[in-house]
Amino acid sequence: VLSLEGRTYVVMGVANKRSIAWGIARSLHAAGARLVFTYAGERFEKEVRALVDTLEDERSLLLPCDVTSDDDIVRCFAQIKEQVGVIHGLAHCIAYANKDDLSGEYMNVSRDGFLLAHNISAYSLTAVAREAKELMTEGGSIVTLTYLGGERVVQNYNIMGVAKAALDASVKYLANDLGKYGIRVNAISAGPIRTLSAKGVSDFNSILKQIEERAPLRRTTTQEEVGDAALFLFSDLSRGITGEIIHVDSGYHILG
Ligand code: 0WD
Repeated sequence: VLSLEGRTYVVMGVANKRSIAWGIARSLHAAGARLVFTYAGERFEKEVRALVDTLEDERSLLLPCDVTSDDDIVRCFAQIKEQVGVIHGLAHCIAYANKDDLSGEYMNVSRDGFLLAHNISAYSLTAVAREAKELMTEGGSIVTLTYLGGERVVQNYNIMGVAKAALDASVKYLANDLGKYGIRVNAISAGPIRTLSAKGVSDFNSILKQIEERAPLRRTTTQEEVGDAALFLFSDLSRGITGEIIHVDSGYHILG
């Protein structure tokens, strides 16, 4: 259907096969794109490498990148530049908060917990966009993952909701900065999907159940649905779209 043959995309945030980043990688791979994967640290290397091997694409590249470190980010993109040269897009699928801050009342969040969530889940997009821009000399598309909890209160999402609000605003400011270079920046607001990160959100099952019962499409969101929406945002079909948040959530966000 859609061909991304001859293009290279960086996918950040594959932790395991349930990761949304992996759904995006599969859609991009099916469209013929070359992929560069980054992972947080040694702890994840083995699992990510095994997954990447299943693609059987010897053009794939795998690099460590802990987004809390500016040095790591700079080093990672220098390596990408050296090994692949030009990139055409980047999928940012990274978030983190202390588990203690994902239940009970938001107001109890500590200063450190607040800053940690913002550092990894929001600032990282800006930090990587700045480096990725240098490699997007033919224009490009940056896609991040956000959630409804940044727009309105979702029980237990707490600090992550506040960090997603910062991420959503970053998408708009980055889109404004990078548009003149032919680089688009958008977010996909995904419905809840059972992943490693989702495990940290208290009572996640009841959030899933609500979607099945109330969302217009009466079913939960899949990795594949998010992957294909990302494929659209990475392709020229979406060339007129930037600074946008597209909800891939069975329509749940339209409900009051
Ligand atoms: O319901 C869900 N699962 C939703 C998730 C609904 C809507 C949005 N999202 C968002 C998440 O907030 C996140 O931004 O999607 C994004 C991806 O999350 P995921 O797929 O649900 O979760 P997971 O599979 O745990 O991936 C999160 C990644 C991990 O991958 P790597 O391989 O990079 O470790 O974020 C990573 C985490 O390890 N991560 C980091 N990556 C680099 N540097 C760091 C870090 N310091 N900390 C966490």
